[in-house]
Amino acid sequence: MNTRRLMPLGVTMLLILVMGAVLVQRAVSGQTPVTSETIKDLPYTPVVTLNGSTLPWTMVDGVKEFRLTVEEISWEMAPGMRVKAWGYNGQTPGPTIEAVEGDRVRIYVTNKLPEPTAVHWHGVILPSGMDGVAGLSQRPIPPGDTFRYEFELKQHGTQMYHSHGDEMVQIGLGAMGFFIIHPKKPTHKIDRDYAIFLNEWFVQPGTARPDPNVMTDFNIFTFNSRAFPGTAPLGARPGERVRVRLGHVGQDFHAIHMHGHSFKIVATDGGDIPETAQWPETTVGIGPGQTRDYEFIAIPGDWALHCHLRHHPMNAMGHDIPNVLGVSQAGVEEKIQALVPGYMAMGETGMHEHMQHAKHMAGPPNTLPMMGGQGPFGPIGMGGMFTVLKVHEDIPRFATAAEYTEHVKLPDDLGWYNNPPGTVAESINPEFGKQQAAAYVCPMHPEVRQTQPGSCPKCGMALEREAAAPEQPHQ
Ligand SMILES: [Cu+2]
Repeated sequence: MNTRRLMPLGVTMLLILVMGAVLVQRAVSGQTPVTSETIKDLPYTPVVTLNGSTLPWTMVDGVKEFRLTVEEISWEMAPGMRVKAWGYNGQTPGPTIEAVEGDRVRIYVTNKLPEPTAVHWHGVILPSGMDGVAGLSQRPIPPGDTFRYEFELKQHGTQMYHSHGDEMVQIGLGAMGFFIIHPKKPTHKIDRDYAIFLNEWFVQPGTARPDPNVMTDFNIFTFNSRAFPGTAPLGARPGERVRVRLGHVGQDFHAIHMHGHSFKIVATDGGDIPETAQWPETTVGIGPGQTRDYEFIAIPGDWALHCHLRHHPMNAMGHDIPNVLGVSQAGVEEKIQALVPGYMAMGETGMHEHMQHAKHMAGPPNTLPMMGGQGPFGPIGMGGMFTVLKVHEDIPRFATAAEYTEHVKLPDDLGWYNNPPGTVAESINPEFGKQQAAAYVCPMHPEVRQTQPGSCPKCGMALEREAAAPEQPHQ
């Protein structure tokens, strides 16, 4: 009796199922393509490549497809300095490839360089013929051609990609990037995930073409091919778990030190380090061809993150500088100025004065001052491999890595830490700062000081009122 009434219902349900299946099929067959942009819920915390980007992908028949073009690019290392680099998709490091363990990936590489190339997937377990060593594992990619690489990701971890054809020139000019494979089954949640690629360059002051022939005497040291004060800060909120991934295919050793925290190195490019084998550190040593991942729980503050090799957080370092520390240069400067107008004797008491002159003593065009960057308490006096970890209560939670890099580009972004009362080191003599505040000094000759405005008897420059220590309410 109920059969007839049920029949139409069954037919309706069947129709709904069929229609649903058709819609799903349409979605799969490409009418609604699945891409990194259309996927709303990624099964991982996206990695932020500071001052960089993530490579978009498109799902084609169950394979994640990526496209890379290697070419000459104009790359800003910091405001005021651009170099002619060789990068991928307009960037050095190239955009970060992100995928998940178990994915099958297909990567099209187009060569727009004037010479052959190949791309090596550094640390990725794959068939020998996909390993990307020109001449050994494949034919080199000639200029103008596109090669296809395809393999299944059998592991997770921070891997890299880089040119493996004329490496000295191509990597030397920036042809490198991250290849990050997230675990299929994460063991714990990471709140913020940052990637920093290290590199060294030699750029003759006044030029824009990095010299790939230089073997050891580098003068620019970079995080994601940016030198401080051009490096984006890392943001986090107190208590968040932060992962920092370092990658390096350069020429030198680095010792990346982070202030204010004890962290654990949780993985290398060879895989995860078992928890029982991890030990606490404040500095991670990293050599060419290595990656290191470290994790920590964020502690409030503004914390320096830099290479601890002393010349690496500096810019435009020269190796021919005479050591004048402790040497009186009285009388020398005027004599040299007769031959070299504008010559400044410096370094007698250290390099702090040099840093204060950075603004009005510009070097050759397209050359960064050795040290720069303005902090909340004055000049920071660093360059190169230096950035800031900012752990503040109000650091925004960005929805995507692209949104982060769009809003956070330079050291000033995300603001400065609001120190609780009584937690900032300061002078024990409040009168000292006031005495100094009354002084007018020559920006070129710090020994010329007077209590009234005027001009310098040595160089004629207008004397500047010496910056007083910022007036802070007593706490
Ligand atoms: Cu270093």
